[in-house]
Amino acid sequence: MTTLTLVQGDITRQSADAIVNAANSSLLGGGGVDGAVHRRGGPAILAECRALRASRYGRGLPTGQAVATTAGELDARWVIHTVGPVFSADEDRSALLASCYRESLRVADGLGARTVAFPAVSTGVYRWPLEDAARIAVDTVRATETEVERVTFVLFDERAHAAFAARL
Ligand code: AR6
Repeated sequence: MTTLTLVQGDITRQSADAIVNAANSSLLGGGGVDGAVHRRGGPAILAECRALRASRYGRGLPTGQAVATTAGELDARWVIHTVGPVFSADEDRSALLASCYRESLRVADGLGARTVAFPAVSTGVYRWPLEDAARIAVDTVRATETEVERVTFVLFDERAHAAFAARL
């Protein structure tokens, strides 16, 4: 049984076994959550991301998939990087967004993580509408069989928090 909780704040200030990063395929950093994770987590995370690019993901981490690295100086054991889809009004990419949550939990299970913090994947630079993203995030985590005991959604601002609260 997984407990779902909500927090408003900065995900890089959370304490959890694993913190999920809203990354991009390059795994080499960016803005938003990704920028904050690498800034606060320090260079060890990027070093592992580069190694993953060189070994397993020469073409980048595909959208909807997830992979773990050290959490560097963050208050966590691992960062799980997942690549959300860019929102499209013409094409339904919901399955890919759901996959981010499912695959991140699968990776968390492989690591033995019991507490996982998620940001609202794809709702920033990738422009996914908040209410719809909240529905996909909450419903997917609820429907996923996992050993993770607590999932915390960490929402940066009041609007995102309200959208997730409404869905929960
Ligand atoms: N803690 C929690 N939530 C945050 C934080 C934070 N420190 N910073 C932003 N948010 P985004 P995406 C919220 O853009 O849409 C990057 O450049 C933000 O308000 O981080 O999946 C990557 O490298 C929004 O609600 O991720 C990719 O290129 C949510 O987190 C691209 O952005 C996600 O916003 C990924 O875009």
